[in-house]
Amino acid sequence: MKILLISPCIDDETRSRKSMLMPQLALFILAGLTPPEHPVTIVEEEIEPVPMDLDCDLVGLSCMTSNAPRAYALAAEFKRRGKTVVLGGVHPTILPEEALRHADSVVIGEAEGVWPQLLDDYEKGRLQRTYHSPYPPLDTYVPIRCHKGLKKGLFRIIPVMTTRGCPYDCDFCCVHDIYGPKVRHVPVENVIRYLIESGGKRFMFLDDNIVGDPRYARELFRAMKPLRIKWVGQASLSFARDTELLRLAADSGCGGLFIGLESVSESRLGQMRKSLNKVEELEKAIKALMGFGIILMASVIFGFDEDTAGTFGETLDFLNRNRIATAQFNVLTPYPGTRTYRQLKDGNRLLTEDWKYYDHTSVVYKPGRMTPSELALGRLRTREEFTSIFSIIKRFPYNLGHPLFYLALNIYARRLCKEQIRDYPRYAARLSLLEAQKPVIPSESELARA
Ligand code: B12
Ligand code: SF4
Repeated sequence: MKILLISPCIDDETRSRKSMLMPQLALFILAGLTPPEHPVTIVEEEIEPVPMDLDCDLVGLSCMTSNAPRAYALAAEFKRRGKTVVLGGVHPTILPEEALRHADSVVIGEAEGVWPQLLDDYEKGRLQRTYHSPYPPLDTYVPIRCHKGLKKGLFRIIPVMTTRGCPYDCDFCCVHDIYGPKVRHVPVENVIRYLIESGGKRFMFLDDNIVGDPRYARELFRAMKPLRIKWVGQASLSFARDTELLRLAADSGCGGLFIGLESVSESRLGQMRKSLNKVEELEKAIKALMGFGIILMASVIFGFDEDTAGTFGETLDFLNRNRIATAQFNVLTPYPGTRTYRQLKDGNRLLTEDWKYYDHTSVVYKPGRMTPSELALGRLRTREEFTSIFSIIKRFPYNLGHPLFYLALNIYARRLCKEQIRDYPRYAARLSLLEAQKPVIPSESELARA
């Protein structure tokens, strides 16, 4: 049986954005779980066209919400060509019924417990409509050979995942539902074996919180130290409270951390399920992390119901004051399956359910205290100011731990921002069309103002 595995892009017309700078781990895990007698071809549409006429029997498509429409379009094309199509990933896991309308079979959740079974069933002509093995153990070593694709990636980064699951349950996030509330681990010896076999020197840990289980993280960092690699990962700011763990992380090659700040407004922070929920606590933690020469890559979200036009300036001040190396400015996105989605849907506040626009950048709902255009423009202006040459130079002396990395990140962010500014008029026109089509119930504050 010949297998084709695809990671679709969001929009095949804007594929040139190349936002994906490392291989898509899920596809390589599937390849690693496939018995060796079945040849596997992997295609990442973000960087290469999909070979629609490839000689294959089974097509596996992996998608999150924003690229689900593209995955469905590809599925239809492949089915027309007589192929069997399987869908998997975040979006089919949350909305399996929807995915089933486009595929022969859907894998709900993780592939580890089910992929070999699915292939066996296919060969025996008894493919099931759905496969689901909730929260499988991650003890078995899966050979992942993604380094071949590295020549295409700008930063030549290899993805690693050591844990799945998250004990928190943030309103806007679906991770808790997909991977479960309990953190499961890949045994440290298997992580180390993978790091060595990959032959790489730069890695990105995809874990939602690399220090979610400090005992495991301690063991992992100690084992990584002799490898002399460089890595980046995601962590919660509470990491900063544990100086010993911080030192171990830095010694093991940690160059940068993605930190989900989400919001720096005092009123919003108080409502979030975060252990650090005061601005001064955040600032102290940031200082501690930067003290170890770690580059901080913050992620902020605009558009919570408490957010006003003043939130943009407040956030920019915070990021500049704390010399944050780089930041992602996201728009709150009501992903299906989350409480945020249910609240906005119930309040008749969704502007569109075309999943293509559920990408953290487009405004797809009516915010509480701003118009959708104010939110979109406020976000873009904040990003523009933060990626201005003046701002980049001003923050530079405080991020000298990894100067080239700092500059590469900021130049890349500046380029992406310029592209968004160039595309804004087209985007704004679509937004006002959506706003006009969907009259929305005014918020309490709007009523009060009126
Ligand atoms: C790394 C990552 C990225 C990287 C991806 C780079 C890369 N090349 O890998 C980057 C930074 C580019 C990225 C971008 C985005 N991301 Co992202 N990302 C992640 C992250 C942290 C890890 C994803 C991952 O690779 N996991 C490891 C793999 C092994 O897990 P997996 O994909 O779930 O795969 C398993 C199963 O789902 C299943 N499976 C998956 N595919 C398939 C296919 C088949 C056929 C089968 C059978 C099974 C199967 O088997 C796999 C093994 O068990 C997740 C958070 C998370 N915890 O998952 C967010 C996450 C997936 N991202 C998210 C979002 C929103 C985005 C963006 C839209 C945001 C943005 N504007 O930046 C963009 C969209 C980019 C795009 N082109 O579509 C959301 C998705 C929400 C949703 N409902 O869609 C998540 C869940 C984060 C969150 N907390 O909300 N992301
Ligand atoms: S946002 Fe982060 S902490 Fe919150 S549920 Fe998602 S993965 Fe967990």
